[in-house]
Amino acid sequence: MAGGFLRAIAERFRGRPVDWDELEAMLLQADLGVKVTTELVEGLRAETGFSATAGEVEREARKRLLAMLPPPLPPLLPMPGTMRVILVVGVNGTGKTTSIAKLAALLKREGRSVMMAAGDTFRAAAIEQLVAWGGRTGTTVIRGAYQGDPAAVCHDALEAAAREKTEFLLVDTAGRLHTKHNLMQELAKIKRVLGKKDPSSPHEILIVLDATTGSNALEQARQFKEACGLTGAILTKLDGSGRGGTAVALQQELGVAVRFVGTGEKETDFARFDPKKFADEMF
Ligand SMILES: Nc1nc2c(ncn2[C@@H]2O[C@H](COP(=O)(O)OP(=O)(O)O)[C@@H](O)[C@H]2O)c(=O)[nH]1
Ligand SMILES: [Mg+2]
Repeated sequence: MAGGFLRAIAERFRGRPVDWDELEAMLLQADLGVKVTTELVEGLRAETGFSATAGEVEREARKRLLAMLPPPLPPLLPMPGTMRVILVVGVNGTGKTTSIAKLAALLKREGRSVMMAAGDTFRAAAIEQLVAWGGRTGTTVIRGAYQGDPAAVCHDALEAAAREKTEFLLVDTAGRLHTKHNLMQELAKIKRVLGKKDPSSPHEILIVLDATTGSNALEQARQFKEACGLTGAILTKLDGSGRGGTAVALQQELGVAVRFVGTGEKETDFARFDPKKFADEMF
């Protein structure tokens, strides 16, 4: 991971007093969002005084940002007597299908049984993509017809997972329908179907966000949270971008915790969110 915007900030102010307006602009640039940036700058000013040195500001900001990140994710355990259903949502191209496949692989490495449902029937390629990942990771994929009803795919997947006593069912969804209203209606229907037998299902609704899109990612999370509720986020494309500020903004502005991170296109470029490691690498 590239990262290190705090280091870049410290570098910028080395040998001269910290310019607070300039600092504020740089923090916004790092995708921390207005709320976090304002809080942070005010806190730093109060803590380090007006003649703060670059090093002091970096140290103090690092400490404060770490405290603003979500806590680490407790392991997702199988649920006795039923499967744990994880619904994955988000706009097109953020990395939903890839992340589902990576999550399936991670759970399988931990000895869990997993099935995936190809709920993005909007694009033929999306179904093929999930089936291909299923082949590579040895995971059963339940699929329907291209342009078919994703809720029907979810219904079939629930039945199949129940029959096989699968511990986890991961549900892919479309990121774009003709209108936002259509997309949200479709997600509502998928949720209804998933909750028919077990009202607590889906047990997780994770939004996939592309870390390189900054304030757009925050806005997407806001809209999906309003429309279908969220239990967490998967932050992708942290490789190359080094832009992890979104994780802080998500937690502080929306109360949405990052649960997993994607750091590349390979199956293993995926991990549970670890705040300490994240702060070390990104800030
Ligand atoms: N560099 C990088 N690319 C990723 C990551 N996650 C997904 N991608 C790529 O982003 C593109 C879109 O991913 P896809 O899973 O199809 O997105 P979806 O439309 O949300 O399902 C693909 O080319 C993926 O390989 C990541 O963490 N890092
Ligand atoms: Mg997809």
